[in-house]
Amino acid sequence: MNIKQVDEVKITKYILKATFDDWMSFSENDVVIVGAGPSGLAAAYYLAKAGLKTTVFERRLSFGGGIGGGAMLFHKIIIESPADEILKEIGVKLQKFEDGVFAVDSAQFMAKLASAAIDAGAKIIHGVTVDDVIFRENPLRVTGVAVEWTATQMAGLHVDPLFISAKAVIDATGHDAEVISVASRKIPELGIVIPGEKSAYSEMAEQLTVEQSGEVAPGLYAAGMAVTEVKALPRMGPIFGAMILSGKKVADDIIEKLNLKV
Ligand code: 48H
Ligand code: FE2
Repeated sequence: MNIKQVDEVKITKYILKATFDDWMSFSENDVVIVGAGPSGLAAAYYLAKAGLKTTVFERRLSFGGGIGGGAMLFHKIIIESPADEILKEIGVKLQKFEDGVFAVDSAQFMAKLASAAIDAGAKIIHGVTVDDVIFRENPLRVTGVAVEWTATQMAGLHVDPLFISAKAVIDATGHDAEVISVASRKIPELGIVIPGEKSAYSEMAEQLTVEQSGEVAPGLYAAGMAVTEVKALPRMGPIFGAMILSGKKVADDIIEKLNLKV
């Protein structure tokens, strides 16, 4: 077997060229999603499938967010209908317990969901933290995000970020609703108030979280647990149907809005 010989400097140059081709491209997007957890990945899947240029920035070097931890580190998560249809579509195996209630393996769930989003055309960039937004007045609107290396932040270095534009920004950062929080604090004109999530009430939480997913200020959307934080909804524990359906609902809202404007 003759293995193709590639010297070190070529490896460096090809990496830099391929990386910067991508960064030049996704400095401008239709949609930026912050967080590659279940709601962010589901939104990415549907947005990319609809042909929208979609980039996901994820703080960690992995995807799946809270999926990987399963339930108290047990490797199973509960899914209820109609989210089981989506999981079937992307190839996740479901163990049926009763009509409309299933258990799934956390590892397969996060791998298949990420793979579906990537195969549909979404870019997922790891190791990048979003710590601010861009906004414009007249009309008042969120128009993008500020990105910084997670490692730079962990090192406590004073480094200015880069800016990335998007016609829509989705906060899929989970319980802390980090992007909406910073927008609420730094752009009071947006009028965003964050009351915080309530204690567990699963049946109610699943339904309300999906219903109330969507735009929280012009150009800024909430998906997943960010919705419970912003809308004072109860938490639901390790049942993830609403996370997937929330990502889909936000994607559908954005597809409708952006298509109207094109
Ligand atoms: C870049 C960031 C930033 C940032 C965070 O927590 P997640 O899994 O979020 P959801 O909302 O899709 O899913 C929530 C679910 O996991 C959960 O916790 C449930 C259902 N809880 C119920 C209960 O009762 O507790 O994923 C968020 C992702 C993570 O991967 C973070 O690393 C990432 O976002 N992230 N990435 N910039 N500023 N903040
Ligand atoms: Fe949680």
